[in-house]
Amino acid sequence: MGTAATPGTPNATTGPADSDLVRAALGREVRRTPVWFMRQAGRSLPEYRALRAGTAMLAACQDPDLVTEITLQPVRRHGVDAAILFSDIVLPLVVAGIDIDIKPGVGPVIAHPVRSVADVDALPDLEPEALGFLATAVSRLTAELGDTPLIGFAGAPFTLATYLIEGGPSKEHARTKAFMYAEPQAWERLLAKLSVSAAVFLRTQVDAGASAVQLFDSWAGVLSATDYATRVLPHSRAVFDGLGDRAAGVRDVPRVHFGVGTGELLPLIGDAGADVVGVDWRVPLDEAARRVGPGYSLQGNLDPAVLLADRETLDREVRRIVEQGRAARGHVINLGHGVLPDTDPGAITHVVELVHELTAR
Ligand code: 1CP
Repeated sequence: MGTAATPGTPNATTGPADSDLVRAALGREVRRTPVWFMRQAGRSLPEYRALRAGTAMLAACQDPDLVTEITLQPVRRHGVDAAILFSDIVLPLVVAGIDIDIKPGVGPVIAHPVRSVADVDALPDLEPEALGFLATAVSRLTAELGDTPLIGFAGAPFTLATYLIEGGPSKEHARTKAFMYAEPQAWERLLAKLSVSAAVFLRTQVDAGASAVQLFDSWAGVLSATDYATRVLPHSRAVFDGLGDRAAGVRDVPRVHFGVGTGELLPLIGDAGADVVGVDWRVPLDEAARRVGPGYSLQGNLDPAVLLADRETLDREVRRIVEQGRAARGHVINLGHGVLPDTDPGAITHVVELVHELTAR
């Protein structure tokens, strides 16, 4: 049997599972290097601000109509190679019944931070039945997106623990680390609990049709490699393991594992069960490929600030990243962290066009 494309569909893929994003994630040959942007939904888009007007962030995340439309906006505008679900890493906690608000200009704020062993044990579990809105949004989205893959996501146990313990955004995460050292058993129970809810949240998205998942351990870079390996990594591995046994035939999708400032952790991060390791701008991709070792694709690593620079700088940086990314078995172009709020959306569209032009096979 030949593998000729179906007549009338010259660039035929066989759906999102054959997309360049999935192919690059698994280290397969691609038609063009895929590109998408963390925080592409929301933030810099005027059509997002218009749609969100009058609706609180966490309410928007639980409204399937809004989630679908906001997720599609950057795909339509920029022609990116993947959609990322519009949601937030704290949503599984909110749905479980924890009192959290996302304050504009601040981020997630927790009414009763976790400060004691009793607080850990009192945390409610996430019931999968409460995620009907999520399954609805994901299945609508996958129907609308056609061959474009939808990336589902969850916050990793450590990063969620920083919000629960600090009570909101923080820089040093000192209370979190102090709790980790002072209450090692409660820490284990807390992260185990968070790994179960992250796995439930991801599984719902995969079952409803997501084509890839990303685990955001945004703040893991504040840890030493030893603390990360012994007190955090096993719980991130539990999230990916909780997605089901690949060998047992559960519906499976590529797994991206991302953190900021993780240069020293790169040799460990893939170990959680990732296919793709996210890299920020601090480590060049050829060096990152060496640190993660064979068997992983890379995602990244344009500095989001470069989107605010002149076009000459932007083009030079994109070309450098395309070249350095060739050192990995597969490369998904992205930022090293999320789109900054005052980014000109035109710069994002320009990067998509340039990447496609530079990498067309
Ligand atoms: O009212 C608003 O518009 C609030 C701004 C906002 C938005 C648009 C927040 C609050 N979250 C989101 C959406 C969001 N959050 C997405 C959407 C999909 C996309 O386009 O990428 C995603 C993937 C997230 C994930 C998220 N939330 C992370 C991990 C990614 C990262 O940036 O590291 C983190 C750390 C959060 C917490 C959070 N939620 C919101 C803010 C402002 C923050 C960060 C606060 C802090 O600095 O600690």
